Amino acid sequence: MDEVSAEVVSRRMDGTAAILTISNPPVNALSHAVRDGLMIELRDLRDDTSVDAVILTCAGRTFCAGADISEFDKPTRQPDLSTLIAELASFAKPTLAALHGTTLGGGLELALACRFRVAHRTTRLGFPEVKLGLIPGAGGTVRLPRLIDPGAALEMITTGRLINADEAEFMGLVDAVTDDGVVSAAIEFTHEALAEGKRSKSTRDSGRFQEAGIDWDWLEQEKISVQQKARGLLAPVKAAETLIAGLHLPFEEALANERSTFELLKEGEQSRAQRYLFFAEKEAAKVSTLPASTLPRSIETVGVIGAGTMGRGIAMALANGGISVLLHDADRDALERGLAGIRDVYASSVKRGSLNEDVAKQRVALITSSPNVEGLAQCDLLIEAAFEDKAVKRQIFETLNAVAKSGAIFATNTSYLDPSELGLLSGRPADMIGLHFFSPAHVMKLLEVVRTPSTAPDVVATALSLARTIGKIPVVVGICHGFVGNRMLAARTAELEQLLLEGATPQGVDRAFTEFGWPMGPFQMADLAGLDISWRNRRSLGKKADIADTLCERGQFGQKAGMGYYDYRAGPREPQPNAELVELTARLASEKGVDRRRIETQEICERTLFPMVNEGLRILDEGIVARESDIDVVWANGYGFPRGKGGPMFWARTLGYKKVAEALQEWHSRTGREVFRPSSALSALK
Ligand code: 3H9
Repeated sequence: MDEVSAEVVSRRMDGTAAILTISNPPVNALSHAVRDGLMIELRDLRDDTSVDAVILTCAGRTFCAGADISEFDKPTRQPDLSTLIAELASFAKPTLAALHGTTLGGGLELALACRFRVAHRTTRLGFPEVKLGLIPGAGGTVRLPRLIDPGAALEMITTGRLINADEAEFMGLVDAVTDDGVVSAAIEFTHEALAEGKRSKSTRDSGRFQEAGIDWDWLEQEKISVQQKARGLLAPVKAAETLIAGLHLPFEEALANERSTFELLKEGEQSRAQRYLFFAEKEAAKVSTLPASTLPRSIETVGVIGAGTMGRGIAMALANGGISVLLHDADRDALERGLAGIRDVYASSVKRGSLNEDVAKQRVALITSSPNVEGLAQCDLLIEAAFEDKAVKRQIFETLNAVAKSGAIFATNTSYLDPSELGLLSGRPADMIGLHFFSPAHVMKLLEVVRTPSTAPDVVATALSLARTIGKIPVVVGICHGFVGNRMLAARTAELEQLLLEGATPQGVDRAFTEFGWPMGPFQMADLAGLDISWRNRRSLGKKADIADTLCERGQFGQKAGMGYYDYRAGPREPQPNAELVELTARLASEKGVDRRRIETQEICERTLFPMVNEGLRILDEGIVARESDIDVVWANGYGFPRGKGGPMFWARTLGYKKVAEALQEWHSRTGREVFRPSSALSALK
């Protein structure tokens, strides 16, 4: 027997019911030791006539979080999960899973192999495999649609959405929900079942699975809709195909089909990239320079200064995490508009069905306003989200210094200014930190935590803990213009005007980006964000961009103005080419003597994405981030870099840094443009 297995799986008896407890902290992942330990116990219990029923439970904060993802890069050790599950599913005596915390992936597959499932009311269940570029590989796509409505199963498996215990009970996925101890409830349920001779069918033979009742056309339509939304990601599409195919196939063949698709995806580049990001996101939240004993400060009320787009988004992000917010704006009308805007966002979420009305009400109630700055005196954290202007921010921090309580943390949401300068202006440099949210702040997962040389360790620890509370992914960064994301974005943007001059069109460039897997291209993005913001930024830095500046001088600020790189006069969803832009780029090209030609997708990608990778390596070299993967976390969570490619640095590594360096060198020799000059860090990697 594997030595560890004795510790990770233990058995105790309650009457004639055997209770098997998995204990593999922190999330009871189904590692080899767990599978081995469970297999030994199950084989022992199968023929034990003194045992009438088996209850499966987990110690600690959660039931199983699924397979142990860290084992996926190694050869599978037996017993694999499918073998273990087949053993459990073939038990003649009643088996029951007692669920709490999160029951995910392989953990849910284990539960599905039992005859009964009892869950604590706070349990969340789901198949998040698609987020790792995978599909369930131990029966999930086969058993779930045989137990619950196949359409609901398809939705769960293709989106990775977690459901709560009540929803699971309603769907028929769990048999009972309890507010008390789940193991006691499971024991009671088992004894009742034994007394009443209650025998649930196995999920294999579940009564709900009746071929005649399946709306095959609807399932096929759903599959097409999944394909359309997948943006090049294979896993959701394969999940839909496998689930539907599995409903047509005999049970064992369906399992084998699922398993082989799982194995194919596991070996593929997309899943490798997505698994890498999973661990990179966990790593990013770890700061080795923080003493282990550092305790975060307590945050109960947060003041948000500025009720514009960012301030509103930040207020909602905080309220969504259960934190009380005092929204302040010196302009009372702006404050009223901000609060009304917040109410509108929550109301439309309720209308769309994405938010429960009571929850929306609770969140709205958490955001109150403070027209006077003195009202912010009670706040534990003050986040400035005002206009990007040093004089404006200076005044805000001077005022905050006068009113804020001692120990309050000062944060700025600046995208470009130096938080250490603002820290000095605030008079409390040790309490100062940058919290750079990304728009829309209540949606985007990324939080750049900008640490100044003076920021106190417990202020950094508080920012990390706050990020976790409000469901953000923090990346601690140092100070440079634009920090990590916007600095690399500038490198990506540098060639866009030149591409237009040389004959590319916004449509062509945007298509190259969406084919690469981005949710939208850079010109669509610029039109959505508004061209005036970067215009203002350029002017403050004395920089020029001939095409974008001319559009702005003509008032063509993007979607909100009806014109930008595209013409939106037929409606925001029907962008047409901007005829004036076509004329403008042709004229500028002729004035500058630029030859125009057809530009292929590969060239568009090389000239925009390789400079970004180059800049990323400079950022790493300068110590702005602790690790290369932090850069990927920033780009995957703040800028929509396709997760199936893992982030710019992972993608470049996969291509080979040598290839990137050679291409940049070639472009640099051809054009002399600085943006292509390979950094010393890149050259060193060759
Ligand atoms: C699967 O099941 C495939 C099967 O269908 C078929 C197989 C044949 N494995 O997130 P946290 C680590 S695929 C290994 O901070 P939380 C994590 O890295 C799997 N390690 O906690 C971290 O380590 P560290 C499908 C895992 O409370 C620590 O646990 N399942 C795994 O905020 C704590 O994690 C999933 O995709 C794992 N499965 O959230 C579930 N899970 O401390 C993925 C976590 O060293 N996991 N770790 O940084 C999650 O979604 C969250 O971790 C969970 C807990 C919600 C469970």
